Amino acid sequence: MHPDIPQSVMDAVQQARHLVIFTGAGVSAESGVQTFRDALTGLWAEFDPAQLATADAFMRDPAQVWGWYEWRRALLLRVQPNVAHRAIARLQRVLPKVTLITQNVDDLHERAGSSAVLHLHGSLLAPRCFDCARPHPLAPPAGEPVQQAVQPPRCSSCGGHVRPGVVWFGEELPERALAAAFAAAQSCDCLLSIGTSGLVHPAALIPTMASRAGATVIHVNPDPVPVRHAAEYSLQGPAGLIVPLLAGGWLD
Ligand code: BJW
Ligand code: ZN
Repeated sequence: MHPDIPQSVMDAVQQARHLVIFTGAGVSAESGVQTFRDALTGLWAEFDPAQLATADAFMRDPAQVWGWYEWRRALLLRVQPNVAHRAIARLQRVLPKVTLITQNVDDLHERAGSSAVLHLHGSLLAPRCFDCARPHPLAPPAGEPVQQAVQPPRCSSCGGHVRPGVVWFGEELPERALAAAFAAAQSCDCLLSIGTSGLVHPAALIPTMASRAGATVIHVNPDPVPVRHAAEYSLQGPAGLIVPLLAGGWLD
């Protein structure tokens, strides 16, 4: 079944002079990566973010937090980019200017061929020292993904605990990526927001910023997204179905 995509939406994407693509966990859902807030299947339906996704939780129990992220890092090796990631990479190749902003901590955009991805919430693949922030490269996880407590490695520079390179609740987003994302949202003519609940700030401001600056804003989500502006649209359906259509058919 092909969803009904208004011609004005197709034109806004395919004729954009500067397209911003803003993605959330939903773009990776069809690859088999769990979202956070989907009622039955999201990570937060199973795990308590206060015990895992805060600096306080890491200070209280580094092994529990590190082990949980190591499990998720190992799961990443088992999944592949999907047709939505590939269609996004295609849009980056064919349009004059595309800024790709993601809240995701996976590397599926990069693996699909996207370059210059602005990661607002960091990456599962970029651990660093909790105390001195020095990067701590890690070999790919060996063996089966298991959910268990694992002592984090120690920093080779200061001996502090190594932590996941993600942005936890209460932490500042990477300054340069956030500034570039806000600037792109304020200067684009079209913004495509794909697979995000739009609940987590400050990232959630990005589609509204683009709308206020006069851009066409298009949401892609299986759930309806409330629209508040004249040039704002909600395309209801999975990213793997809708994004390839917006990108002009199947993959090259
Ligand atoms: C599909 C699909 C398919 C499914 N196709 N779609 C009150 C008001 C405003 C703000 C706050 C507040 N109280 C606290 C705050 C601040 C807080 C916040 O926003 N909290 C809210 C939850 C209330 N924000 C912060 O703390 C941020 N930092 C900050 O504010 O710092 C201030 C500061 C200033 C100065 C000094 C110090 C600090 C940091 C936020 C960090 C977020 N981190 C996480 C975890 C990353 C690590 C990890 O992976 O464990 O980032 S939380 C989690 O949510 C993750 C995601 O990137 C983020 C967004 O989630 P996303 O991507 O939208 O996923 P879901 O699951 O929510 O939605 C998936 C969507 O996909 C759904 O809509 C589905 O329908 C859809 N979908 N299948 C398309 N096939
Ligand atoms: Zn250190």
